[in-house]
Amino acid sequence: MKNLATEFCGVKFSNPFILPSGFIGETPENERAIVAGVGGLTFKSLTALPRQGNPLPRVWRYDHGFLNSVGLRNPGIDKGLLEIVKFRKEFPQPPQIVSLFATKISEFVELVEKAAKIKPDFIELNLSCPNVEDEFGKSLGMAAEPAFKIVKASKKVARKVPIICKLSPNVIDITEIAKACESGGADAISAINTVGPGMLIDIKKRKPILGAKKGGVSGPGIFPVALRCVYEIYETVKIPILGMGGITTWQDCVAMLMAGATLLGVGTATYLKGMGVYAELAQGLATYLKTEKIKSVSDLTGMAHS
Ligand code: RRO
Repeated sequence: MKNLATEFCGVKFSNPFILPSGFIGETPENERAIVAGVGGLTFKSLTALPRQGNPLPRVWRYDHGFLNSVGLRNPGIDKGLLEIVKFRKEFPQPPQIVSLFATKISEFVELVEKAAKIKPDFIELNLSCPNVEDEFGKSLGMAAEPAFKIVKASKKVARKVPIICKLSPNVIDITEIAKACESGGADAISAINTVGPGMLIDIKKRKPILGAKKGGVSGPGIFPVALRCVYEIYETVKIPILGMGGITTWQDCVAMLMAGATLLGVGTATYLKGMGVYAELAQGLATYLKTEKIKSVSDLTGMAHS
């Protein structure tokens, strides 16, 4: 499917589908995504120190998607990067994104410095985890000024590794944050992280279902929010967008590209439909391009803007 090949920040992808930094994100899942033909993948966000994550249950499926409060469960940057180096030796392709999360600007810089040394294809600054609060009660990158400072400082130590900023929809104006990231030197934006946080209550037990009570919402129900965010970001910045949030069908893919995305994050749909979803979406998208006589998937980017 030659018409699905694309480029993002100068890196070549055989198709636009990316496994986002998910709510499980363990190695077997990454391997299965590669075998299923994913175009690129993101490792689970790493923090300076290991984190056990939030109390169980951390993930809950409901009628319209999932609720998660994983709480950044990860082995910490040092062990995490060793695991990624090992993984990349076995699977040098497709392109891979190392995701990082911190609650202080100086900590972000330390993480980026370490991650850049292993030369991943991209570094993602997770400016938007809904399940870990900083001293102000929200993710550090959910305001324009700290987002600008994080990116500016990170770019100084990122060597040549392109920086992607992952944004939250749970802000008053996502374009302000996107603009701040671009001004700070970001190479790309990924949007959106999960919506909310939300809550579900077990009416028999008479208490919230998730161990942490609330968590980020993902899945088909958030797709219109993701589409609107990507549409607005595309009108605001010049850097490319990795669009995600509830993409489940090939029609969603076409719409997300038309809104302004160049790459497409598909995560929750792999839990709903299995890893075969990548082949299903690729087939649907390739057939659509052929039927519509559109040469390449990249020609769809931004088509919905007049
Ligand atoms: O680990 C999580 O709880 C988590 C993260 Br880091 C994130 O970025 N988004 C999300 O929904 N969950």
